[in-house]
Amino acid sequence: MTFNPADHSHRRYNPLTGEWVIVAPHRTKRPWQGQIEKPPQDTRPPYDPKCYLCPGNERSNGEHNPNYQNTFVFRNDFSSLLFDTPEGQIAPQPFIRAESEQGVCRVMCFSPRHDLTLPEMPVDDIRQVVDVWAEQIADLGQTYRWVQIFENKGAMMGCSNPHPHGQIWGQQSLPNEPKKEDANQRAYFEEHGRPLLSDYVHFELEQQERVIVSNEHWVAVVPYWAMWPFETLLIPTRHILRLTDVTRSERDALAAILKRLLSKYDNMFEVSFPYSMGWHGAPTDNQNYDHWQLHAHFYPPLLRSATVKKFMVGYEMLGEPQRDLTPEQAAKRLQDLSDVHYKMG
Ligand code: H2U
Ligand code: ZN
Repeated sequence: MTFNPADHSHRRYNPLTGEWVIVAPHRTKRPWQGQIEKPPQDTRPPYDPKCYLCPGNERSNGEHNPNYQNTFVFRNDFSSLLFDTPEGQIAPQPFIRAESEQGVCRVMCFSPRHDLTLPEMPVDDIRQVVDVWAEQIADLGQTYRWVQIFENKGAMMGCSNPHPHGQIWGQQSLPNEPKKEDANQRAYFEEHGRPLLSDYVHFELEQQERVIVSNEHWVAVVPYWAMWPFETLLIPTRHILRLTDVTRSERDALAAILKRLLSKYDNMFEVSFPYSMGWHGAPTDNQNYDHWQLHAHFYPPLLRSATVKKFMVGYEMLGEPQRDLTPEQAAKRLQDLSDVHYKMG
């Protein structure tokens, strides 16, 4: 017998992190049963007087939100990182090593509407979210080496409030994930003279097998090395270092593709699809980052239904991630779904 990755267990290499993931395709030979029962629909009001993110409402520190019309960014009242933390480090012996960290944590409301999520918002409003993301990179990037824009969506991902919002953290150090990506993109660039993800996005566009949605400027794929069942990677077709370098027409196209991709996610189980997503662009210190390519990761935990999630436990914690559903099978499922949100249908 010769090795056939469509049937035989194998490990796939993640060139961004340098890590491996086990794929066990023979375990999903049983047919897909789909979702049996529909989950209860959430019925949220457009305005919730008890929500700390709704316009005009009081937050836990006593401050009142303005009557914002589009987006609203404020400093997290429970920030993990603070700008005025004193600098210093300790390493009295090998087991005790620490460095102080300076930073800032902000919360960003995507919409004044308590009952919407990104894919339910009009494209023009998603477009404003894109602008604010870029503004935040520009602003915090002046002070901090790394600016992490992210969204935790859904209670399953630890999101504390259904009001559509994300977070922005700026910090002095390069965190673990971007640090791995920086090293691997740099090594690829040194060897090939082109950015890793620029080459990858064009490879996937030729193959088409794992492409979920694409438009003139952006491509969303289930990466070959995906570890979450329906993980996707969103990459611009042009070589772009950071969100601040995305042109107006690219921002329009980004808003449009976000709506389509996230609508597909919601259509999978006709539920607001939980995930953690975030942007990775080049670090914002003034070094040369030509090897970087801007991208966003979407990590949704759901596997078989609106309630059955994949657990990254046991073997994943102690060995390495493993999956049964192949990235190609996941891509096919996402491709077959409508890109029009089920609530709009
Ligand atoms: P989640 O996206 O994980 O739900 O986080 C929301 C953030 O909102 C959380 O970090 C902050 C919490 O600290 N928050 C405020 O800044 N003010 C409040 O009044 C409540 C929550
Ligand atoms: Zn609200």
